[in-house]
Amino acid sequence: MPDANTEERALVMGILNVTPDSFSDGGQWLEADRAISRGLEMIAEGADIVDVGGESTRPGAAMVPVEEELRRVLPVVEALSPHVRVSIDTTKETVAEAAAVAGSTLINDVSASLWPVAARCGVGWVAMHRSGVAATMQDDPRYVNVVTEVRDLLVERASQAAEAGVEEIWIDPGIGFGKTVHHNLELLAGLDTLVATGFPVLVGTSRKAFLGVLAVGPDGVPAPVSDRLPGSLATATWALQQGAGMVRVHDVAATVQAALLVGRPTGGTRSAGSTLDTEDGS
Ligand code: HH2
Repeated sequence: MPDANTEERALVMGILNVTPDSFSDGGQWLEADRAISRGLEMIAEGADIVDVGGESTRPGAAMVPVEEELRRVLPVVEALSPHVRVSIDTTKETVAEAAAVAGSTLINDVSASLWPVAARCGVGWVAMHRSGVAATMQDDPRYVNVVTEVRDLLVERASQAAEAGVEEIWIDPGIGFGKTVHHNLELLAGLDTLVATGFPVLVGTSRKAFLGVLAVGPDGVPAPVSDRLPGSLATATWALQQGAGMVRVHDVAATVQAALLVGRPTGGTRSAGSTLDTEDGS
């Protein structure tokens, strides 16, 4: 299991949606060539992992047949995996398994149910919390205590995965998956509760709708997807500060900078002559 605390900075997972309908980058990387170029660009920007997905998880998104999902993701996984660690964002066993054969070493599982596949393939596994199914999950989500309920479910699944022999297990609160704006904020405020479980924590807030609602303009209109970088960075920085080991983001270069700031040792521990000692006033 990777120990993010030994890194100079936490890990940054770049999002690569090979879909026509993802909420933020849908249609941008649908052709394999364009997706691969974007993946290589994210590597150059400092992505530690590229997360390839072939089916949108947004509320109301259309179900993608398994053959179509495989057609979208496999060429991209194959092309990128010699250059970077690749995770596969899927809820389908067949896709997770085929992606592992193609070179993916992490299953990013928003259904938190694919640990048997991870165990069988000898790859890592992300257990994300989702309340309900994609079509209806945002209708009327309710919790008595969202932080402890999310933690308890994730720890239960992660423990089952560990018993099954999965060696690398991440837990993720699933921001926006069956959660109101208030629930998302409570989960971010209570991240230390997830960190305290001892499982490394992944957080994905990038460009999500709640950031738009919180950044409502003077005209009362929520900030559109294209204006959510400030909120994405602020929440990623907060998550890393609270001890998250990885953030899942669209804007890799900017987030790597933020992660370096959070992860940089304080107290000027670097040797003389390092860039930390160079003050040019700019
Ligand atoms: N969020 C999305 C998809 N997969 N996986 C994890 N582990 N954590 C998340 O928060 C998460 C996720 C939704 O974002 P995106 O992939 O940009 O959109 P879409 O599902 O519409 O493709």
